[in-house]
Amino acid sequence: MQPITLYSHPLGPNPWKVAIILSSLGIPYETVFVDFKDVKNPPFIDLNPNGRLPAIIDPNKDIQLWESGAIIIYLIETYDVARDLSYDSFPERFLTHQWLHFQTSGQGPYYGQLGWFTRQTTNQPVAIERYTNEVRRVTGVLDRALSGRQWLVGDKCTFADLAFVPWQDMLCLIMGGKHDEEAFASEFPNVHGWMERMKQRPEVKRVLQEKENAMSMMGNP
Ligand SMILES: N[C@@H](CCC(=O)N[C@@H](CS)C(=O)NCC(=O)O)C(=O)O
Repeated sequence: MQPITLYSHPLGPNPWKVAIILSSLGIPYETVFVDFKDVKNPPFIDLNPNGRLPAIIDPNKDIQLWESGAIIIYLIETYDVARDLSYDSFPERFLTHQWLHFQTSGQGPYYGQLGWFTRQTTNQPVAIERYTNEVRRVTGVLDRALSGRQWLVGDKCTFADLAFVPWQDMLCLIMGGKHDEEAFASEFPNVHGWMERMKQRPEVKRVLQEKENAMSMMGNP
């Protein structure tokens, strides 16, 4: 199999969701980092007209794709033939899709907005308050869903669980160092335990370490 090319950025969590899925499925891939200043211009917009990361090129199937959720579904449907990270059964198959949609529409954009407003040099208290509340609300939704269970769907870790890792793991940075990890862990113990379980998976560990390394090569965000 030829390696898939993953267009990524050291800081942006969305491409790292795809890296975790690629890595967890044992799919060979190579990463190309694209500077944020180049994503809205050719040649990158010829690959992703929306000018955002991630995007992939899979030479094995002659396809290029963008939008992390669509890429994850493509990888799962094409390469998870053993159903290691997914289900064929009803209703589990649809429930994993439900959680992935919630991740891409409910977690990513809100956490991303909080990160963006936190990094602004002019103080934006209304925006910071709104998105901080959303981060807590989304984490609360996950915490309730995980009550009495290990994984979001069924009895195994799926792509739906793994897709939440990079954004949830970046809360310290997103909140500009104001994130109290211990208080958050005791307020949302189910999410804390779930994140720890996922971060112990060797592939997740390896990808998060790769991200850490790429971020330190890039310097402080
Ligand atoms: N809905 C998109 C969001 C992608 C996205 O916002 N990517 C960020 C990095 S995590 C990005 O490319 N930001 C650069 C920019 O918007 O200029 C997806 O899930 O793929």
